[in-house]
Amino acid sequence: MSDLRGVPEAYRGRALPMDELGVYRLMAKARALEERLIKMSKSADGHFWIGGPGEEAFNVPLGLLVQRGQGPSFDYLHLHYRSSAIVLAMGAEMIDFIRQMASRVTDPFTGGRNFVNHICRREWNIVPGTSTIETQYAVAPGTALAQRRHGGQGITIVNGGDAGTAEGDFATCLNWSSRPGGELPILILVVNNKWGISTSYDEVQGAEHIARRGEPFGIRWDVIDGNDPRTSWSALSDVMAYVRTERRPFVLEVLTSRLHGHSSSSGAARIHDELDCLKAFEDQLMADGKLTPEEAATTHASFAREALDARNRAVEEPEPSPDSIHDHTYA
Ligand SMILES: Cc1ncc(C[n+]2csc(CCOP(=O)(O)OP(=O)(O)O)c2C)c(N)n1
Repeated sequence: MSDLRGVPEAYRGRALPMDELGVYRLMAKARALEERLIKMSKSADGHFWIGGPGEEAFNVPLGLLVQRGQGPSFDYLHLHYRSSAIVLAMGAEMIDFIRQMASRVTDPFTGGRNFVNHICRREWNIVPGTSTIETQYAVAPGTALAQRRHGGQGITIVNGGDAGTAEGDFATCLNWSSRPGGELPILILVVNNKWGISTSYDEVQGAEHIARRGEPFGIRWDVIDGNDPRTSWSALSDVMAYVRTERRPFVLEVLTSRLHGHSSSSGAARIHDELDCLKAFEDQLMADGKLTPEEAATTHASFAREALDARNRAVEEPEPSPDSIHDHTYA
């Protein structure tokens, strides 16, 4: 294909060894969390669910590779609503998400005032997520511009879905990230699960690869199998080394499954004819002799228990008081 596809040779093979069992456990933890959140949305425990089952094999490696901290020396994240595994891998607790699901004042992201998986954490540079899709692509160049001026190794990471790239914000991102002489240290991620609520990718996008839209802007790009954590780890290691060092943008399209219906509004039913990245990785680890069926069963049971315990604790906590409704609305 084009000579802009992939990172330059000098940045290939940068990956440190991946802690495979550590990644597996975080994937299983993220899945158990999302399954509990879905249950909560179907009971009186919560009002609405949207989340990330099916994206764990990419999101866990990403969260582990983020340089976490506050301010422009560290990475900024502009996330969408399927990012729980990224933030769990960065060190969040299950109960953080469960408190938001239950609209409790103890929700560390929004004090019980926003939908589940609308993540925000100032001390980790996680910029508030919105329900309007793709607006994060127009906002993200702002932190990348601050990082360009500041210098150092910090980069901006923005993610979103395939359908949303049909909106103008994605083009705004490509344009601002690549102005000649003003290139930005930004990793532009598109998680392509082939669906936008109920419209399939093939019905609404003529481009074979969304990431190739970086090419006319002179932006390097690639497409990877995001259902494989080993591929995700090595690709991200190379791409992040490139963006950190060269202070230039990169568009990475990540092919994943969507393992439940879009959100609780469409029922969130489990979809069985798409590849399950957790099950596939588990099978590989067992075939490699690194995991036994008993260890896998214990892992699933202990995370399911942790999620249930967190739910039982969160629902006993207070909701936000009505007089706090306008807090943090205006700065
Ligand atoms: C600006 C805007 N338009 C429409 C919607 C309604 N909406 C919510 S999610 C969604 C589909 C998003 O699909 P995609 O970008 O592929 O992400 P996915 O949910 O598949 O991860 C739409 C159209 C919205 N939230 N915001």
